[in-house]
Amino acid sequence: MPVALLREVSPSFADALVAHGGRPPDVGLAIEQHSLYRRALEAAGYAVEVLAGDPDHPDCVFIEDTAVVIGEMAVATRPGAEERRGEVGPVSSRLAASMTVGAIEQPGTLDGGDVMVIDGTVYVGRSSRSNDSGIEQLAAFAATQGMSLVSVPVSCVLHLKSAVLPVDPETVVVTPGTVDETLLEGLRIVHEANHEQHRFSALPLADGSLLVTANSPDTAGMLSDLGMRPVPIDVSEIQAADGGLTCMSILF
Ligand code: CIR
Repeated sequence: MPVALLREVSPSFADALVAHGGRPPDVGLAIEQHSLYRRALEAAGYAVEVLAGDPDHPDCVFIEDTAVVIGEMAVATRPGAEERRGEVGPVSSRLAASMTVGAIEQPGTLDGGDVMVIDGTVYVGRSSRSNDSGIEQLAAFAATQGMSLVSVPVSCVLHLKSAVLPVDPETVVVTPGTVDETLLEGLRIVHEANHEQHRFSALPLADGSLLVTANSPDTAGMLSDLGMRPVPIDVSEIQAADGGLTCMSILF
């Protein structure tokens, strides 16, 4: 049975990092939205495990940023935002019970939101959070798993997966103007609908369904037209803190 590792919304979530001076998220509503997300994963066949939230780490619900699973191993990250580095320990300990866990070391920085694994290739966003040393260290771990790595400079958004979302084993939805699309050669690219830019997020699930953000129906419609099964979910408060659908879980 596939496992989905989640982390509770911190009681201090209203203090989460917000890049563009947006509104703080509503904590009560975020907790409700998080439990709907959890139920969607359970309905898709995942054994969901939820680590306790940490009052000292407002962003801990964004568990994706703390570790990435590549092949048979995990890599504990060193988040680019210094105040988030204390989130890594409990996640790394839990993953170590199931697999080998490597770690990104100083001076490397890496956020899991910058890492996208498709068909044996690891794409990594070179962003304000993930630097060259972190990417080189991840490339060395990927090589031990027989996987190659493509570094993708990212502009205008927080992470690679703020702008490039895998929706099936060969297709990504891209926000125009954020990455050099020639670096995604071989993948089918769908562009996010114009008026929905910076809203769309998606998470492909093991049962073949696809969770999508409820506030991007036109982009979801394009995916339905391609034969996919998008299931909308409202995560407005997660989006208020610059998150999306991939960021709240580690799937293995
Ligand atoms: C941050 O700035 O780090 C958080 N407020 C948002 C992180 C979102 N992470 C993700 O999408 N992987």
